[in-house]
Amino acid sequence: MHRIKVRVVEDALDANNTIARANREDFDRAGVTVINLMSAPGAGKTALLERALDDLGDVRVAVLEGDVEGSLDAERLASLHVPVVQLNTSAGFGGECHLDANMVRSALSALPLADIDLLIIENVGNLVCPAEFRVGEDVRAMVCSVAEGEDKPLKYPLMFRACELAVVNKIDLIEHTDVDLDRLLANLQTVHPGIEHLICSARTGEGVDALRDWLIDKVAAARAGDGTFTPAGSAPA
Ligand SMILES: Nc1nc2c(ncn2[C@@H]2O[C@H](COP(=O)(O)OP(=O)(O)O)[C@@H](O)[C@H]2O)c(=O)[nH]1
Ligand SMILES: [Mg+2]
Repeated sequence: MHRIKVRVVEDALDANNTIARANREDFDRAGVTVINLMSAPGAGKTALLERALDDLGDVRVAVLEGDVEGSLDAERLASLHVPVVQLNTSAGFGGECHLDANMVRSALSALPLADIDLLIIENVGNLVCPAEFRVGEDVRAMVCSVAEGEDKPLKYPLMFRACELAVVNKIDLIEHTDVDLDRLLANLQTVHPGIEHLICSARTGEGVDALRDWLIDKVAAARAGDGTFTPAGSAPA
């Protein structure tokens, strides 16, 4: 029984990876770099995007907003005058707690892929499931706010291992918490040695320039043929 269950999960992830590869091919054909941005609900993904996407130089960006319901985040980003497409998992996808490759594929025709260089996919807020599903992205990044506590990398290691970048957000609030930033960063390195991190505040703007530079660098690296997509499995090599 146990073996059958494992097999079903593997098959589901294989099917997802096949569609993720098809998405990847479409992104490659259009020359679009794709970032899968994940976090627990409320860590500050949208707030950071509101700050960081206002000036990406000559990088043309669009956002795919993943939410269970509603279009509140898409409405927040609309003032940036970048194309934003809302994808609700409650609309035909069973209200899933993550985006998968098939859901992203369903949104491709609504995205102006030919006219952009960078697509940011804001995943559904969840510190577990989104990390298990590749969607055809080049890079995965996550936001972890100091308000969540310093132990989260240890308790939800897959998410932290799956990402190339951890943005430690809400640094403006740290004095109101009992979080020790050094311990949080040490926990991050324990579960994912060598992971890059940025310290940010979407409230004050601290670290947002570095985040912007990171995004621009990823587009430059993809243009130079330095893609990092690994289609197999749920965690990077
Ligand atoms: N103090 C503070 N609040 C923040 C920061 N980033 C986001 N917030 C607030 O946290 C809440 C959730 O942010 P949001 O961007 O919607 O998180 P998301 O669910 O990850 O997209 C909102 O009320 C934001 O204004 C930050 O750096 N500092
Ligand atoms: Mg959001």
